[in-house]
Amino acid sequence: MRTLSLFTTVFILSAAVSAQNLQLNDLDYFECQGVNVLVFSNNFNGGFNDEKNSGIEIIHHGVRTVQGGAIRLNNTPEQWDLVPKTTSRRVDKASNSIEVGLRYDDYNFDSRVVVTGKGKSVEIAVYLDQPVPDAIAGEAGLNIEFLPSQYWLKAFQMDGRLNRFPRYATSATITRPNSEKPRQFKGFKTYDDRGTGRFIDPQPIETGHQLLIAPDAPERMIKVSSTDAELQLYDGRILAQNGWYVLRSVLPKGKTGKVVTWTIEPHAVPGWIREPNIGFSQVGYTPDQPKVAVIELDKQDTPQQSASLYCIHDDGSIRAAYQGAVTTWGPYYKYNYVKFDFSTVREPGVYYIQYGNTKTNNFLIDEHVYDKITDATTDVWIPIHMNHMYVNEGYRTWHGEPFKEGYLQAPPSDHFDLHSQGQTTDTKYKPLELIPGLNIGGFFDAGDFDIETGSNINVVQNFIRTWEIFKPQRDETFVSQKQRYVDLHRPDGVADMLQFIEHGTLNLVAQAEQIGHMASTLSNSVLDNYHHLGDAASITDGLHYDPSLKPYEVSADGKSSGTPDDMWAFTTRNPSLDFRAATMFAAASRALEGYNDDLARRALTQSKRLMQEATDLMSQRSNQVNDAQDDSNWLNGSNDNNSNNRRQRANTNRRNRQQLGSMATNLQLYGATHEKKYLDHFTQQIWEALDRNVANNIQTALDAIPYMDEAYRKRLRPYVEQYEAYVKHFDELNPYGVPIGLGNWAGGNAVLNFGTTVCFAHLYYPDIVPKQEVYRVSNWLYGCHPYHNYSFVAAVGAARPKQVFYGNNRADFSFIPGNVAPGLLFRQPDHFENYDDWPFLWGQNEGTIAGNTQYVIFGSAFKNIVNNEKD
Ligand SMILES: [Ca+2]
Ligand SMILES: [Ca+2]
Ligand SMILES: [Ca+2]
Repeated sequence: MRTLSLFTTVFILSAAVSAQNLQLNDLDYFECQGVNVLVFSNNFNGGFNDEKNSGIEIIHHGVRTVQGGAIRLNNTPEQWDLVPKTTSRRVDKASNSIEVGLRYDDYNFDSRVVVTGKGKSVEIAVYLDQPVPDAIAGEAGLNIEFLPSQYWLKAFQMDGRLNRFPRYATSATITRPNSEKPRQFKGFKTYDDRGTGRFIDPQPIETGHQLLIAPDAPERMIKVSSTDAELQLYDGRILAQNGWYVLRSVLPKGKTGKVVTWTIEPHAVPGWIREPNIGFSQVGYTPDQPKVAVIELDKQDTPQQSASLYCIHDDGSIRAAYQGAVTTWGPYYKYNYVKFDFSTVREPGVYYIQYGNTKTNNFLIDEHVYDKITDATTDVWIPIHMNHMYVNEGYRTWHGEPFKEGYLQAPPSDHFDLHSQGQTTDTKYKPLELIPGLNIGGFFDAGDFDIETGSNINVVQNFIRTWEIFKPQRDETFVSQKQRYVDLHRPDGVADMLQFIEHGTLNLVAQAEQIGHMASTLSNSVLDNYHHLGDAASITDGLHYDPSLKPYEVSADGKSSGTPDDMWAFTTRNPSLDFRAATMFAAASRALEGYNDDLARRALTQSKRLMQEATDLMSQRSNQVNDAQDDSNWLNGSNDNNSNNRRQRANTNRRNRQQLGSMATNLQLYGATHEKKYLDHFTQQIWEALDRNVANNIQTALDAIPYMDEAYRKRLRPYVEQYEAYVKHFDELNPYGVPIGLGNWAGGNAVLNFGTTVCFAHLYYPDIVPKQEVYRVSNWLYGCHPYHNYSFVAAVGAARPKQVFYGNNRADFSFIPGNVAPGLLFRQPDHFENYDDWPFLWGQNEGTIAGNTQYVIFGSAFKNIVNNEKD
């Protein structure tokens, strides 16, 4: 016993010392209580270049306030400036250091960055084996970036000179010849130089050798010093509203070895313990539903034994309503989780939760709390995203009519938003020729303004599904296709959902008619208007592009200009996209019948034509692939009978699958046409699919129920039982009981899909999937989740919906009501994050048209269950 207690004492002592010093932990980052320093736990490898999520990062008292530590080629790097490739990463526990190799292929430039924990500081040192290449000498530097919203209005000192971080960027700039600017992503340019041939180069706010940041805010205070290099502090927001404050030292020319050394000391507040995050539904609770708060605790925190619910009475007085035990869930990534169940409180009223010294904002318990959860999305967010329309709300214009000049045929080209135009146009149009008739209908993709055809097909399908299942007659929006005018909150006698179906179909039918097949996307031709923030009608000049005019010159008749800003249609033919469109057109044609018969007829015509052509093309292409494979086998002299047999079997299976189409498509086709062959194809496929993976295929199986007999329902029962077990297993995986994504885009859509499926499983099999399961996703969306407890749905939620989103008004630190955030972005190795003071990380805060229309389905199904089934 004595030996053990001695051991314990020593252990505690060493823990106390290491709690103050930045020491590499088991997850390979530097840690002391209150401070985490990550060194390339997250690389610059996202789909969109610099996502402000990579390099050397500091999580300072729970908030990731510093990132982007790396060798960079600009004073204030933008999203599309080049980022380094990580060529190596070596963690050395013995020397308490991490070394990364960084490389710019474009300039054949390698460097090494070594970060070493030294007491309360880290040293960042840059080593070069070869001098900086001439082309970027004087441009390459060691950079690190500070989150503006956490530092603005706070004080700083450079070499003792007092200053304050600016709330808005107003620091000095110069311009330099474009030839001096390091190449940007794929050679695109983020800026329109207005014919000057010069780019803007921000000048430093301050320079020196000793920087003290935020002495007035201990949780944010950081010291940075360098004896061998000049520190330069910049405001990255000069060039781009999503820029950060940048600290930088230019690498010296012609030198090798250790060329720059910084010492960074993030202040650790002694004994700091993160405030508990009490997750609960900000929208509130119905009296009979389960009510469980999930409380996220610092791992150093000691859980309370109990928590309380207080009721705010009609006279303003506050009384304890309930006290209950706090139960342990356990650790999940970096925090510890406990739960507080107050389901027994059923009395309608205004309540708040008190846990230790932490008090939540108030919320309602009432029969009607969920009644309005989809209204902001359908009345505001969706109509604002109607393209090719003027959208008005009261005194405010959201945007004028965009893209009046229409869309040009994209020439063979690469692009910046994850798509491209192939070697040929696959159309009758010449590159840069106007394709008539495309500037009608359709919905903006997300925080950007392109029409992603695949998404828009999903969107129309989501609207049709909502329309056919829930029959919403809600009419709050005036839509005039003739005037190209939308007025919010002005009923016009037509159900809005029908008008949304019409609006989506108008663009997609125009694509099929004008192009002959579906475009992959209608998008920006130049990067400098892709990142547009402001009125969508001002993205282009509304005048046809005429290359015979000089840039910025307008023709005498005022109808064309020499500015190459027109949008492009990317038209590489994709038969499976055509097939999806054909399926959707069939359904749209039925939904629109009796409302817009002409459009219904056009949609049906295109459905039949595209269906036939896509089927032919797919089988042609599959035969070509098979023939090519056979040829290559022959050329390789392959005579392996087994592998040939296997290949033949696989080819036959593939042909069969293509003839049948996908299961979901067959079901949609049956729904749209009521032709029995599609239902037969569906039933041939569904059981094997369910045997393969219940969770992925149960939604499609449930969607078929309205068309099927009792035997089908019965045969499906054991799969629904399996699905219920799958739903429950999330209670073991994480404290919130929903699927939590760990990708580079937070998992909001997966959560919505999960929630929708649970709702439908409950609707058809209430004895297997009980009503209480449907609250898993509503709880998560409306505030019961990690990091903070704000509702992820803009403007929906009692006292505290999220305040900023990555909408097209993000530069105003605002939101578009009804938007659904992707939610909790996971940063390796153990950090979940959703900024609510910085909208610019799309992976956490951008709502998409497909995701938000999926929310309408979830919300409608959920409301129906809550309101129609009384316990
Ligand atoms: Ca887009
Ligand atoms: Ca209407
Ligand atoms: Ca134009």
